[in-house]
This record gives sequence, C-alpha cells and structure tokens, in this order.
Amino acid sequence: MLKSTPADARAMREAILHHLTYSMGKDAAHATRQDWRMALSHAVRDQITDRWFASTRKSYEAKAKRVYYLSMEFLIGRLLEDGLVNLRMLDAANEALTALEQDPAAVIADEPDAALGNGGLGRLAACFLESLSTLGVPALGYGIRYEHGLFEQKFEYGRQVETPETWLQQPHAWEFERAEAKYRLGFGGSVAVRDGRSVWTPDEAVVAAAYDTPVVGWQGRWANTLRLWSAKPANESFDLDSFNAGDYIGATAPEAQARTISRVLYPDDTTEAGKVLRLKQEYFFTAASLHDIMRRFDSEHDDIALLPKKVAVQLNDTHPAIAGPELVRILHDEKGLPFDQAIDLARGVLGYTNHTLLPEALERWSEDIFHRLLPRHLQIIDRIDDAHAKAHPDRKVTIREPGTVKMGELSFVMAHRVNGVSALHTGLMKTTVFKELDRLHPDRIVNQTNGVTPRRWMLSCNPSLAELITATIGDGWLSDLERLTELEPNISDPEWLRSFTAIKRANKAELAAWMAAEHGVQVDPAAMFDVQIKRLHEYKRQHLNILEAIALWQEIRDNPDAGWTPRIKIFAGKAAPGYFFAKDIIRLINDASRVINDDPVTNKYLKVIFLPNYNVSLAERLIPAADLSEQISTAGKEASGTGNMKFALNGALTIGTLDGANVEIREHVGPENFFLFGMTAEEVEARRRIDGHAAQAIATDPRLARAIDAVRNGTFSPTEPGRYAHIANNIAGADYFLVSSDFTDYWRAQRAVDAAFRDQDQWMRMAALNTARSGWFSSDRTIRGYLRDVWEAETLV
Ligand code: B1N
Repeated sequence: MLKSTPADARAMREAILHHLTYSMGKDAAHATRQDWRMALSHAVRDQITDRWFASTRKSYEAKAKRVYYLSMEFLIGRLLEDGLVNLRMLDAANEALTALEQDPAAVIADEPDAALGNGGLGRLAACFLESLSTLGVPALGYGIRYEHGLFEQKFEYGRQVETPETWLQQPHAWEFERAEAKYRLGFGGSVAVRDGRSVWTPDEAVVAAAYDTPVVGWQGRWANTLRLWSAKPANESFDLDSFNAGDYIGATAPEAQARTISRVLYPDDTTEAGKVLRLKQEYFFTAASLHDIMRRFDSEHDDIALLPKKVAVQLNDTHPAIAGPELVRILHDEKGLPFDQAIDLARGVLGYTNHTLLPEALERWSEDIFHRLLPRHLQIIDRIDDAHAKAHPDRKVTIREPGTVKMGELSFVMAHRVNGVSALHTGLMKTTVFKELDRLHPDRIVNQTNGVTPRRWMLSCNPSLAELITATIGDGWLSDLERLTELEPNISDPEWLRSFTAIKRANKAELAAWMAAEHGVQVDPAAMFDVQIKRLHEYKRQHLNILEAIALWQEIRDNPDAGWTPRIKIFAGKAAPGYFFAKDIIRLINDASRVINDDPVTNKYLKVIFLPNYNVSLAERLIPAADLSEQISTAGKEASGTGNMKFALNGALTIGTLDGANVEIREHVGPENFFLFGMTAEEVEARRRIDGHAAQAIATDPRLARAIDAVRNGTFSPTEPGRYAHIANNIAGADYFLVSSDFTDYWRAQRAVDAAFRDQDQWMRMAALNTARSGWFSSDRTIRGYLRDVWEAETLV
C-alpha cells in the first residue's frame, strides 16, 4: 500500500496511477472516466482509512462514550469531493488529474449521488455525521443500505415520471463489507413463558450484514463510521429441490424475499406509509444496530449499569422508535434484568428527535400488523404503558389505543430527552402534540435548532466565496463558523463588496451556462435568480409561488414598460409518487413555464424553470447562484428547514414566513435583511376557523382572482382546459394551507424584493450581511448542543 501523503500533486498522481493499475486493473491508455474516478477515490480512501483506524483505536483506548445516530435516511450525496475537501487535497487532485489529461470536474461529477434519503431529515443526518467527525466525537451512524435510493425524476410533457435509482449498479469505492458483523433477526412467531421468562420464537428470519463507510471530518483529524445494514437470507436459501425440479425462479424466491427488506427507500417525505414492509425495515435496522451496540458495550464493560454512561442512542424521528421496546427486551428477556430497571436503563440511553407535527407524518401502527410481526414487542409496549400509567396516575395520554400503537408517544416515554429542531417547532411541540406528556415530564423537551455543515455547503460548493472569506479573515471560520461576523467591517469597503458581488455574478453565470447546455434554457445572469428547491408539498406552497408568477406575468403583459425587475424563477423538487396533488403542481409549473417563457412581451422580465431530478448535487450547484431564497411554508408547518440556512450562508436573501428556523435566521441576519410576509402560526390557526377565508381573500385582491382564473380556465393547458380546475378550486375553496389568505402580503413582499434588487449595491450589502451573520447555523453548533443537553458525551480531539 502507498504510504505517502498525497498532499502534493506529484504524490497524488502516483497514488492515482497505482490504483488505476492495481485496483482497477487498467493502464492509462485504456482507462475510462469511471476508472479514473475509482482510482482517485481509492487514493483518497487510503488517506481516510489511516485516520479512521486511528480514531477507532482512540475510542477503544479511552473506553469513551459512543454516540449512535439511528436514521432510516442518510442523504449523503457524493463522497469523493467531500473527502478531498476535508483532507484539503482538492488542489492536488485537480493538478494531478490535469497532468494525467483528465478533466477533474468531470471525474468528480462521474460519481452518482448516494441518495439514501428523501429530503431535510436525511440530509440533516449526513451533516450531523460530518460534524460529529469534525468535532472528534466517537460516533456511528446506523441505517439501511438501500439497493435503490430515492427515485430519479424526469418530466414527460411536464409530468413527473419516476425511474428507479441504481447507485449500487456501478462500482462503489467507499464501503467495506464486514463479514464478521452479521446478525440474525426474527419476525412473527409466538411468545411462550418458560421459567417465568418470556421467550419469543420468531417464525421468519433474515440476516443483517454490515457495510461500513468512513466519514472524515474537517482536516482529517477524526473519522467515524456510517454502518449500513443489508438484508440477506438467513438460511442457505437456494432451494435445490425446486431447482432440480425445474422451478428455477421458485428456487431463488426465499432469497429474494429476504433481500426485499433493504431493496428500496420509501419515497415519502413527511408522510407515513403504514406498510408491513416499512415496519420490517424499521425493526430490521434498529434491532441490528442495537445488537451491534450491545456487543461493543459488552466487549468493553462488564457492568450493565454503566450503559447510559457509555452509550447514547439518538432516534432520528420515530422511524427507529422500536429501539425502546427492543432494548428492554434485550435487557429484560435476554439479560434477565428486572423490567423496571430495563426501562430506566433504556431511557437513560435513548434520545428522540421530532421532525414534524404534521398529523399525517406521526407514525401509528395497527395493532394487527404489529402483533403479526413483533408479538413480544407489543407485550413490552403494553407493560411500558402500564408502568407509565402507574407512575402518573392522572395521565391523560397513552401509548396504546384500541387497535393502534402510537410511535411518537412511545418514543417520548422511552427517551430521557426529546427535542425539536427549531425554537418555534419546539414551542409548538409543547403546546400541541406533546402537551400532556410535557406536563408530566416538564424537563424532557429541549430545543436543538438544526444546522448545516459549512464544509460541504460553503467550502466545497462555493469555493470562490470561501476563498474570499479566507483571504479576509483567515480560515478559522471553517471550524468556528460564527467567526464569519468578522467579515462585517469589510462590507462597507467598496472594493471588498465588489469582490463579493463578482463571485455571486460568476456563480450565476456558471449556472446559466449549465442550464443552457443541459436544459436548453437561456437566462440572463444579470436577472434575479429566485429559487425554491425542496420536496413538493402543499404546506411548502410551491403553488403560492407559481400563482404569484402567474399574477406577475399578467401584470407585466398589461403594462410592459413599467420598469420591471428581471427575474428567473427556478424550481426543483420531487413529489412522492402517490401524492397526486403535488404531482399536478409540478405539471402546472411546467405548463405555466412554457406559456410564460414563450411570451415575447414578458420574457425579458420573467422566466420560470423547473429543473428535473433535484438532489444534493443539484442543490450544490443552485445555492451559490441564488439571489432570493423562497421559504414560504404555511406558518407552523415547516419544523425547521435547512435549505433556508444554506441559502443565507451563501449570500441569498430570504423571502419567508415566520416558520421553522426562518424565525431564527431573521433574528440573526437582521429583519432589515429578510423579506417577511404572511400570517404567524397563531394567526394561521385563527384564520382557518373563519368560514370562507379563501373567498374573502380573493374578493379583496383582483390580482389573486385573475391568477386563479387563469389556472382554472386552461390558460396553461389549452388542449385540456379543465386540467388544473381542481387546483384552482382547492386554492379558492377549503385552502387548508392558506395560499389565498397569504397571497396579498406575498405579492407585496415580492414587489419590495424587486425594488431592493434594483439597488444592486444595497442588495449585495444585504446579501453579504446574510453570509456574515449565518455562522450560528453550523451543524457543529447543533452537535455541541446535543452533546451538552442530550448525549453528555465528549470530544476526543
Ligand atoms: O426534517 C428536517 C426539517 O428541517 C424539515 O422542516 C422537516 O420537514 C423534515 C417521514 C420525514 N420532518 N419529517 C420528515 C421524512 C421522511 C419520512 O418518512 C417524515 N422530514 C422532516 C430536518 O429536521
């Protein structure tokens, strides 16, 4: 193995050629782009691996407390550039590849995104892993090694079409299969009592096999493990009898059955699937992780009472909520501890993060499914509920209800800390869904406002801005993001502001060139780039955004010479395959964009573009080029948001509601540098109680009425005029998400944005202030908060 540190280009070139020859079995003359990418990845992986071993060794030597982050989703994106950036080897790699006559950007972009998540919840898990490594916390992430990540999105005549994602169908450089880390897990069967002890005998088994990916922190001082479980058949499941009888397909059925568990990511964001396979996935990865965790604990300690001192398990939403009963089962049924002690120990270990208050996302399982799959766990849950009732005789809340198991309540009762992900969201947890449990356990709920890693979301995606910042204040900001405030005095220096402005402009030009090359759309980089990128959901209100665009288009047509501020409205995002209303919003935006972009009267001032297949890599391309960040959810619905933080950090101004972390972003960047509109969460609740709130709003705003009419009458779907009538009727009717009621104020705020953008100097000063004052939104700060308030664990670097 190569031992040199390829910090310089020559060593890097040798390492690449070494791996091209000995890992890929190719010579330079015949190597494909993928071969070069794999060779470079192996060269980088060697560097990470040494640091990874050193970190693991230190954790064992210190018998340190470990933090385990259990998540159904890890939305990692590409790993090669991340590794290069954190090891500060990107320049060396660029030089080496160039010397080898390869295009570095193309080699890096050859890597498929690891898309093992839907949206914010999965991306947060990925940012947390990176921060845990940057801070030197002994930690592991545990999840599922989905064969197919989030579907790929294409448009056919404006409609979303989903195709399977196949990241594992090409060689994958980053993982190590762990033949020794395999656990047999059961489902179904029955429970018997033997010698006073409950014994669960499952009637179905699968094996969870571990695949490890190292996650390296900033400057390579520490690396942790992301351990993903793959489902394999438990028995030698190739059925030779069937095969010999000529049933070739039937012979492989047991194997296919077992593998189904880790086959595909559920493509639902903030909605609950309620399917047997989903519960199987949840138990599969949670139980495998807990067995692994207990094995590690038992190898280091012989006093079970130490468990909460040495192990912290964080539940990323309720998806791993079965960890509570499973840990009790291990401690009580398998290790023989008294039931109450088992509960106390488990609670000392567990923390639970809630990510949404949307009723359709709060997991509830039917007793029937639960009983069929996890009969012993159902009994344990009933005992947990009974113990809780005994401790709190006046309680008005239960985990079990006739016919259902409520995973939010279960998680709350089994965790010593429960946290929300923004100040507003945490406050709402206490007054709404967890009101009664908060009364019983007043110290349990804490807030940990989300954050994002500045290494990926600035240094890697916006290298020019990162360079300007480092040239101005040194590079300490990369591990202490609040030092960005040191930029503030420079903002009044016209030369500095010119540099800042030139970088934004260059980022926009680069995006414009890419959109022209890849999507055939021409945009002027001088126009305002107005961006809404996130999952499609009614509460996120992409339909409010397109409705405003339609109204604007109509107004420009009426009065083309009124000095309009040129704007490019950019959308991207996927809709859950079964969420038909959201898919229709995509189609409406695509249809409207065709009409608007083709209008010669208005298209100097307004264009609408919906980019397909939003993923982490596309976000990395769009965010540094944005002027305006659309964060327009119905107040009270977006638990936090994290895209909002990435935009502000990269010098975009926000137009937004007082929702989720928007509230805190506005406080940090200053209300004068944020375009606020819309009702507050409280006003939303009151407004909903008004009969005919939408009709009222429409009656007082002719612009809104006309825009809705255009949607209803087929202006954007002339071959099928009724195509969007249901959307118009929804907005003008029940309008649960209050699109109509917030429209007028949104329009007002958008015109304030137009006016502000016309004063480019002032706009860029506001943009720079957003960058300078966003340092608090680093995921390093968030992780320090969890270490202090939830995990009580330490850092080892
Ligand atoms: O979690 C993010 C927040 O920033 C977002 O505001 C929030 O919407 C998001 C079920 C979810 N909440 N709930 C989910 C995802 C998948 C699933 O199957 C629920 N995602 C969020 C990070 O805190």
